[in-house]
Parts: sequence; structure tokens; C-alpha cells
Amino acid sequence: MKTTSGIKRRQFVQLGALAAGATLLPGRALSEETAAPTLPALPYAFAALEPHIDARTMEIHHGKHHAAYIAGLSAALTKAPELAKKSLVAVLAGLPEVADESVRTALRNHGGGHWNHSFFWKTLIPAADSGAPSAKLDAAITAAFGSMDAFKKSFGEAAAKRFGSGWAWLVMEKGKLKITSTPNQDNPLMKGIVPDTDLGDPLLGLDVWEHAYYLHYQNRRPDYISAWWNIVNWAEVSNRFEEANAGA
Ligand code: MN3
Repeated sequence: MKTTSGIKRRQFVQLGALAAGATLLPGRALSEETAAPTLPALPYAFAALEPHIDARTMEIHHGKHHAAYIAGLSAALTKAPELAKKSLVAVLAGLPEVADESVRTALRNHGGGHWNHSFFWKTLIPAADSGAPSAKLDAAITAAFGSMDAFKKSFGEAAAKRFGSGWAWLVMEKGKLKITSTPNQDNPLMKGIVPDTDLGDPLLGLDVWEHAYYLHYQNRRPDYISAWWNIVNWAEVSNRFEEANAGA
């Protein structure tokens, strides 16, 4: 398979009418042009991730929460039309340069929310198709964390320890894998917003906002985290690893 750099690939998440692609799932084919970001379709049915994530949670998470980030991002872009010409990744990486604080905050929260959720939907797949990491990714995880089990334990701890709302991430930075965690809708692309030590190419991200699990798991976040491993799309994560390697 022909590989592309991580940067090139992430540029598929485009923001505005002048960008050729208004479809917003990373890597999705470009098909239509719109003036504002739109909600990407889920690549599976709401019920497809059961019993690990229930259909109602998916329906609300995608149709209400993700939609709200898109509405907020669209509203922010009307106040910063020059940014609508850029890729979302470029906007997120350039947040400190946005002078207007209310626009910057809206882009951080809603632009981050849109990117994170587009990434999250593609990170998931019905359990029967979850698969396994590629041999190269498996070897890199073992080299970095000792074993796959040790990696899952550390990642799960990062997700469980995140106080309040946020995300746990596996990222690649300068050829090295690391586990990070960010609050709210921040992510490892937000240079100048999150600590430099938390930056990198995201390979895997877990949403630990209560809206992601509360209907089914209530306060049992650790149960959600351990169930979530059953529906990780390892082929997608392995592709991201290849692309991050190619772009490193
Ligand atoms: Mn969410």
C-alpha cells in the first residue's frame, strides 16, 4: 500500500468551501463542497458496537454532541472566515495565533470536538472486525511499553485518571510511542495549548466524557474502558501508525 505522511493525511479534514473537501472524516473521499463543516456519517449502525457501547449512546453522542461541536465550529468560523480556508488540523495547530479570545476558545472547544469525534468514530468498529495490531505496531508497542497488556493497562489508567471530561491518547512523536491525556476537547495537535510533552500524531483516542458512556455504565468508567478495547479498529490504528512513521 502506498503510504502518505501523517500531515498529508490529516489535511483531509478540511474546513471551508475553498477547500476541495468538505467531507470531514479523516481520509474520506472528497465528494461535495459546503460552506461549513458538516456532520460525517458514522461508518456503522448505532447498534453495531453493542454490547460495548449501546445504540442510544451512539445516537446521542453522534447526532447531538458531535452535531453541537459542528454548530459551534461553524459559528466561530463565521467570525474568522480566513480560517475557513485552512485545514482543521492547521487551525488547531495555530490556535495561539488567533487573536480574538472568544473565537480562539470556540475553535479550541468546538474545532477540537469536531476533530476528536471524527477521529473517534473511525477508531471504532464492530467487535467481530476489531482485528489485531499489525506486526510492526505490535512490536513498537511491546518495545515502548513492555507488552500489549502493559500498554493497555497504562492507557486505561490514563483514561481512568483523567479528572472530569477529556481524552486518553496513544500518539507517535519523533518516532516514539507515548500515552497522553488531555482535558475537555483538547488534543495532541494543539501546539501552544497542550504541553509540548503531550503533542504528537494521534493513533488511538478514547473519549472519557460521561456522555460517551453514562447511559450504560453510569459511574463505572473503568468498565467502559475495558469494554472499549473490544471495538478498537486495529487496522485503522495500524494504518495511522504507518502514516505517522512515513511522516516522521
Ligand atoms: Mn464525546
